Formats: sequence, C-alpha cells, structure tokens
Amino acid sequence: MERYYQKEIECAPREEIRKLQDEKLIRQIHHVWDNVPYYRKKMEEKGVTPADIKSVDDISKLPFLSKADLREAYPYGLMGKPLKDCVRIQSTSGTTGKRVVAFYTLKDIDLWEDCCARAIMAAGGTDEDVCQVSYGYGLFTGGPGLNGGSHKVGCLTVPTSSGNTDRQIMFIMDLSTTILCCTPSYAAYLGERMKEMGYGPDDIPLKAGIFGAEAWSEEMRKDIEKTLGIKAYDIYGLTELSGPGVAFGCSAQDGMHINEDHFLPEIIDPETLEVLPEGAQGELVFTALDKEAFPLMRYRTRDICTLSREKCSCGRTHIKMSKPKGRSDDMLIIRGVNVFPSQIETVLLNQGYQSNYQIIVDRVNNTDTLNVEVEMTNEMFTDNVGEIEERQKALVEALRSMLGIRAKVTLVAPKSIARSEGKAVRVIDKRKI
Ligand code: DLL
Repeated sequence: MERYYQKEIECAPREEIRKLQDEKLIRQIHHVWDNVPYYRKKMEEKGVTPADIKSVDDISKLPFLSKADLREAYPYGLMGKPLKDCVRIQSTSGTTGKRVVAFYTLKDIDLWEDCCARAIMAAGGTDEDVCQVSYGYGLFTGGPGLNGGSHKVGCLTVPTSSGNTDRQIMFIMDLSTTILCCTPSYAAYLGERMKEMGYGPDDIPLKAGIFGAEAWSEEMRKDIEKTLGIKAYDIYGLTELSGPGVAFGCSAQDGMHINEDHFLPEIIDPETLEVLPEGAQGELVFTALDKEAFPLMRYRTRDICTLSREKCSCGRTHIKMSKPKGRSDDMLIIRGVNVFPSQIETVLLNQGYQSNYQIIVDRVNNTDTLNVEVEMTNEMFTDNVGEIEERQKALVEALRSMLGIRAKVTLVAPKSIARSEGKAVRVIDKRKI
C-alpha cells in the first residue's frame, strides 16, 4: 500500500500545483527584491523588476545564481531574513573552494523536515518503524534532515550518525531497525560487513533504505537490495536548497519526485544557458518557492539529469527527475571524451564486481590516461595470473564499449580500497594536483 505524508499536495491535480507555484513565485520574488540586495542588483542589471513576474512562465526573465555567487556573497550576502530570525546554519564539506553556508528560520526547518517525512513515508515508513539515521550529523544536512523527517513520521529515531560500523550493526540487530538512512556507499559497506559477520538478508531486520547524497547506479541499488534484503529508495537534495528531500524515490523506483510545491525545477543547457524542453538532458536549476532565510532563485545545481511529467504508478503528480549522472564538474574529459564516473560503475557492477573501485586520471606525455582500479570479490580472488589477465581484458573491452575510449584496468585484492562512511571519493584526478 502506497503511503503519503501530505497526500493532498503530493497527489494534487497538475493545474492546482501550477496555480500554487504561480502564487508562491510572485510572493517570493517580492521577498527577495525587498530583502536580498545582492539579487536585486542582479535583477536591476538585467532590467527586470518583480512586476515583470506574473507567473511561472516568466521565470526565464530572472537572472541565475551559481556557486560563484554564493562564494562572492559569503557568508551573509544572500540572507533573506535578519539574523535574529535565523536559527540554524548547515554547510557543505567545501572540498572545492569555500564552504557553502545556508541559513534557516524555524519555518524553513519545518518545511524541510516535511520534505524528508514525505521521502520516509514513500519508502513505506510509519510510526511503527525504527529508523536509523546513519548520515553524518552536524554541518552536513543528511543527519539533521532525516532526523527531523523521521520524528514527523513518528518513527523511533536512532541517531547513530555515520561511522563506527560495528556499533551501527549492533543497533540494527538489537533494536530491529527497519529503515536505514545513509549514503549508498556506506550502505554497501554495512552490507559487506554484515555478510562477513554471518548475517544473510533473511537475518537482517531492515526493510527499506533511503540512500542519497552521491551519484549511484541502478546496478549498485540492486546489489545493496540483495545483500541487505531491502527495497532501496533514492533521495536527492543539496545544502543550498535545504538538504535531503528536494526530491525522493517512490515505490516505482524510477526517478524521484521533486517537491514541486517548494522547489520549481528547470533544465538548462549549461553552455548556452537556454531553457530546454521537457525530457531533454541538461543542468538542473531550482527556484526555492518558500524559503525565508536563504531564498535562492534559479540556482544552478550543476547536476545533470532529465525531467518527466509522465504519470507515476505511485499516484504522486509531482514532476520526476532522473537519477543525476553526477555533477557537471564531476564529469571527466578524457582525450576529449566526456566520462561520468557513474558510467564506469555501471560497467563494473554488470561484470560482477562490487562498488569498491577508484578512478585515477593522469596526463602522461600530453595524453590523458584513465586507470580503473577495482577489487576482485572474494569469490573471484585468485593468484592465477592468466585468469586475472583474462578478467582485466574483459573489463577493458566492456569499458570501451560503454565509454568509447580505452581504459587501463587493474584488479586488486579484496579489501584493498578504502571504504567510505559518507560520500565516497572515487576519482583521483592527478591532472589537477
Ligand atoms: O548531499 C544532501 C543530501 C543528504 C541528499 C542526504 C540526500 C541525502 P550536499 O552535500 O550539498 O547535500 O551535496 C549536494 O550531492 O548537488 C548532487 O550532486 C549530489 N547528490 C545528492 N543526492 C544525490 C542523489 C547533500 N540521490 C550534491 N543522487 C548534489 C546523485 C546526489 N547525486
């Protein structure tokens, strides 16, 4: 049975959603014009005022915001409310350049937690469930967002945060945890560790997982589902727009519903900045329709995906986004060819490997090199050189047919690649060092 947290809006007729978006956009553009001088200046430069925005159709008149704007306005320059009304910040890990700091009023947190509650109920969650939140707590949005959503659903919430894997497993087994929230790479690691401890899918009390915060392939989903004996649901979000719950997977397990009453999506061509028609692949752009403290307009996520309004079997009417291929800045350009790490993952898992791999890119004699290091599973581990060479050759061929370029493949012993408790770092690009 499909469950909803806010059925009326999650399954509202399209015209109703559209009307709500029109109203909210008009209200929000006034809020931003009046309270965010940084964006007002951008609007003035483009010659647009709130009076020009009469409906969602006018959105393309507005200027974009990008990560560069966030850096320029750091830390307080994009705030939409005075400090006295803001009660929290969250922040990104800041691996590239300055951290993003996002602000929240109490109402912002309330709406964010509603979005996470929608995701948990779409994964079958009820107040009878034990929900273990193994995303990091603290500045990262994963822990706090799903913690709040879990409370709203009424689950017994187990705030383990990430790490301390054996303790995570102890709680899962002792408390009979039914819903696990963490990154897919950590879910894969927990599954691996539980298998080593002798637990099969039937011994594990979990029934669902809510996994996101990084790109992961369908093949990885199937792998995790099999090892843990669960149904794995995707969840998407970014700090700039609140955190997890901007979009979430449902029973159809085919794309994620965007919470369109709060976030207005567009797809653009990242080069020309032109808005693309529905169904075209491009960069996802969001306008936050309700956010008070950090009201971003037309924010360029750099995530590459497609949008679809096709009817969904779960009954929800909100638009769906496809699994993001990764950020446009995760895309590797190797000898002129665009390569997403998720494409490599798909090949590896299809060939029977697990998600323990690393991609090393370098430049030797002015030519880009791509080296994929992947662990053999325990079952395939051997010291027979001929057999290893055969396997490597098969992988080189499979990668070539997917990517159109030749990669070097190095098979390594099981357990030789570091496991991740949060977002996995899969790519080492030595060209940038
Ligand atoms: O990762 C928020 C989050 C926490 C989402 C927990 C889901 C679960 P950031 O650290 O700001 O926020 O990173 C946001 O992560 O722009 C995407 O590139 C990537 N990402 C997030 N969810 C997914 C997903 C959180 N389901 C960035 N699939 C985003 C693919 C994802 N990529």
